[in-house]
Amino acid sequence: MMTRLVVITYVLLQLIGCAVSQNDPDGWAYLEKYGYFKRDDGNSASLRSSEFVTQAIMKFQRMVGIPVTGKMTDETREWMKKPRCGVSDNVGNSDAARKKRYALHGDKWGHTDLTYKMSRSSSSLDKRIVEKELQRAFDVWTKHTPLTFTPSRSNKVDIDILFSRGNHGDGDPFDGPSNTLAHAFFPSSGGDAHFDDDEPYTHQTHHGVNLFQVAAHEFGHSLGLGHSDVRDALMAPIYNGYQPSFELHEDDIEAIQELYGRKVTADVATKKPYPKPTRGPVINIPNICRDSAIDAITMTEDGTTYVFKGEYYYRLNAYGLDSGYPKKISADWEGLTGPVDSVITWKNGFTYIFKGSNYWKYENMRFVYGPRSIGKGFPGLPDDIDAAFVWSGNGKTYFMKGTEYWRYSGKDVDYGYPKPISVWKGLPNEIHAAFQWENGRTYFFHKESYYRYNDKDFNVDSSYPRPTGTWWLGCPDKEQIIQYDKDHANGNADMNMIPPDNSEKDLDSDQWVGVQDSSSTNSISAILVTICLVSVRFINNSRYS
Ligand SMILES: [Ca+2]
Ligand SMILES: [Ca+2]
Ligand SMILES: [Zn+2]
Ligand SMILES: [Zn+2]
Repeated sequence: MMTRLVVITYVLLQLIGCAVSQNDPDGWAYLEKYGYFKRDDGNSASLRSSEFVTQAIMKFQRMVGIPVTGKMTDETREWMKKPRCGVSDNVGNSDAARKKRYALHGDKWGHTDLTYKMSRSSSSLDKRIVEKELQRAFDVWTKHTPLTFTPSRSNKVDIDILFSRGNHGDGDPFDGPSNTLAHAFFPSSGGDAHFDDDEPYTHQTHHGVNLFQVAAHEFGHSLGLGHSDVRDALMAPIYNGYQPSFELHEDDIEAIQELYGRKVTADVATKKPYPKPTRGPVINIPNICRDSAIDAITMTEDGTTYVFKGEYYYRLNAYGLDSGYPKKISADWEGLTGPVDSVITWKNGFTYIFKGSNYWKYENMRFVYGPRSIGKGFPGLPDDIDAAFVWSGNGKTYFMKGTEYWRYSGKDVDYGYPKPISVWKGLPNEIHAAFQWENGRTYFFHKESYYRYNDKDFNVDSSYPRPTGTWWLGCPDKEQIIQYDKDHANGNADMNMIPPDNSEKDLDSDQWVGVQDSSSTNSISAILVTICLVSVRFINNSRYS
């Protein structure tokens, strides 16, 4: 009888998934703490709806490289118990579509001769050993970049390092032995690195936690790197255990060189001097971040999301804009020049681009035909369509223009259309772009904002509209941009941008605009990079919440 009861209890516990830990039975606190979802979005019941939780678990499984089941498997629980970095994993939703697996935070230092100091040392290791291990950790990055790190006693250093327990004044308390080992701030937030002094930091042994490796990882954040989903990369979020002959992974090298370029050898340096370095982090702000109203957006059949604006198009990844963009529409979409009016991708795999009174047909980016007349191919539709989308609510096709919308099925406009856009509760008139994303939700874009539609309530989800720039394009917040403009308009005369060494990446150097001259400080636009080819990805923004 007793045995049976135990078995039943065990089965019940398994069924309701109570096995991770007493405090966090389903891993929700873990998933929330490390950026897999946010509590403030919607009510907690819907937040924990099965789809939402499944997605979060899948993202975690993908990040740590275990089978992606969407279920709280034993393996998943085991991985959640492993010691790790306290910085959020900032996972988007389309890792499969990401070309690069590492993530950049989106900002970097504007100078390469960085300074650091240790404000408070470890209580488990001799201070001299700590100092040596920290310098070794910096050397990991020095080896592959032009960066140098010099210890300093000055109060003003770039990277301040401290060992501390529990609450230590930055709103992100440490959690005692194990779990979070350390955390660090990105350059725009100061670049400091904090280590949990409750951890048994060691050196040159398999016991305890290897300080050198954890420090090298945290300094990666201090330099602007996010977490990587390559399990063996240094920037993977989970602590990998002591590696006696540590080498930086190719993934980490690629990531850091995207920000700072390769190590400048004496030979190269004489040929190609860098502009005078500056103090403070440099945020590269692409033009689209300053005006994030878009013309059109679509996700093609292969799962890639494209944004169209003016003569250019952008490819998006889980964090924002892909590097190497924008590109000219006319260069890659055969037969077409921007700007376009609207784009739609149908379940049959074809993408239709509308412009004026014509449309073009593509399969992913492969040209099929065009231009053809909207009047002939889509009888009943007007020219100059604002937005076109397949609504997730019923799978039907809709077109919007001005204050009206059309429903389209088969080969004609449905009876009774157009109707006023006011039928769509919560949406403004003049929807500039719309599409159904890979999570099955429909998004509407108006000016610089976007709305996520709740197909069940037939209304816009609460907490929308949101800024398109921050959530889709990976731009800094508007306030950050304004602050940045202020900081750099006021007497920061010799601010020069240092382009990363992209010589092998086929980039035009004249697409970088630095400040030439302090007299032009009135013109903010003169100070800023016109077109930025390094994607800006901000770790705190996940459009998937
Ligand atoms: Ca800890
Ligand atoms: Ca449009
Ligand atoms: Zn980390
Ligand atoms: Zn801290």
